[in-house]
Amino acid sequence: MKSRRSFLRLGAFFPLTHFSFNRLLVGEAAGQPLVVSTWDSGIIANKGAWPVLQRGGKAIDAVEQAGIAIENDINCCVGLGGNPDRDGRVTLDSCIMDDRFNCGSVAFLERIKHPVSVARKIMDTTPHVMLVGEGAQQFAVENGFVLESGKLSAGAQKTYRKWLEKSEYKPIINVENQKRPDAGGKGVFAPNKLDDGTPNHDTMGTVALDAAGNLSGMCTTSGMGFKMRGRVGDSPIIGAGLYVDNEVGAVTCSGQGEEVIRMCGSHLVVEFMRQGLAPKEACRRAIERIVKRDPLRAKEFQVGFIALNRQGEVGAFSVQPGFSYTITSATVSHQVYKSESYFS
Ligand code: SD4
Repeated sequence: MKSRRSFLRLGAFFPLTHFSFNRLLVGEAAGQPLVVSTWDSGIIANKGAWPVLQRGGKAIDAVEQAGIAIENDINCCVGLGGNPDRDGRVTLDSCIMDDRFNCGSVAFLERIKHPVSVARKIMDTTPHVMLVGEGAQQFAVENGFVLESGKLSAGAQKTYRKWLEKSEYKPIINVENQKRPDAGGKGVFAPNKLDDGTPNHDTMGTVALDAAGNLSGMCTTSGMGFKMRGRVGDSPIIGAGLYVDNEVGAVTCSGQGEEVIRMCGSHLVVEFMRQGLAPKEACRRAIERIVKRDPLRAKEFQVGFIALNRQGEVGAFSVQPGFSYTITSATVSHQVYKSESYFS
């Protein structure tokens, strides 16, 4: 574990590229629109969101476009291109939240391409926050969403066939090649990509600040691959996978959903920011809370938070190394950064 001193020395961001970026620069951009998404493939999400923010649009519209962009990408493991549950069916979870605590959520949704937009529709047109399963699908179809075939993507068919060889029920997320012999029997955490180059995550979380100074966020996922049928993770749970308080900040996350739900993770990060902590420090405190519950088991899972406060400052922190996030603003063009982590 890194010492507190080394955390302080290390500054706010770790760019994956040579581009140099720091917190001051984001601070200077305060009042300017900004979008932040989880992972390297946050580039896809940010490219969906940025045009909305750039033309002075609302953060809520921008984050919905982020979700749509990533759900459209059949090669990414978010949305219908994602890994199925252990019965071979893709089930999707998503939520969205605006600057006035309005929120919508869907869980265990099948054969609908854009769960984020179904969540938005629930938020905008019903007195409810969350619809699940068949009811969510019925609502989607009644509101004009197309019922897709339900066929697995080529990539998901391949990974599902491979999984079926052992059918081992081992719900581990974002942790590649556990107990790899070439790593001396240790787990190797390399969540960004699998050996064949496909992204090793199933979730996209996006938070945005618009030109009017308002925050919003969304989270969308196919959930943990090969999960039990009916399992729902943190991603559609307001307060767990996403939380937005316009007076404070917006937070979303990726990783082992059960660990996030237990701690109301995203809400917890927002509350730490409310107490005055900078976004990265707030994320770090929430990660420490998660690890503290069972430090030994924490060595085997990943959780990573990203946070954006209303001043336009960004921070992230994860349990394991390998978590990344992407920032887009007028001065930062779809730049990917590496998060600091609890374990090295
Ligand atoms: C879940 N949090 O279903 C999601 C999984 C995830 O990258 O983040 N994968 O628990």
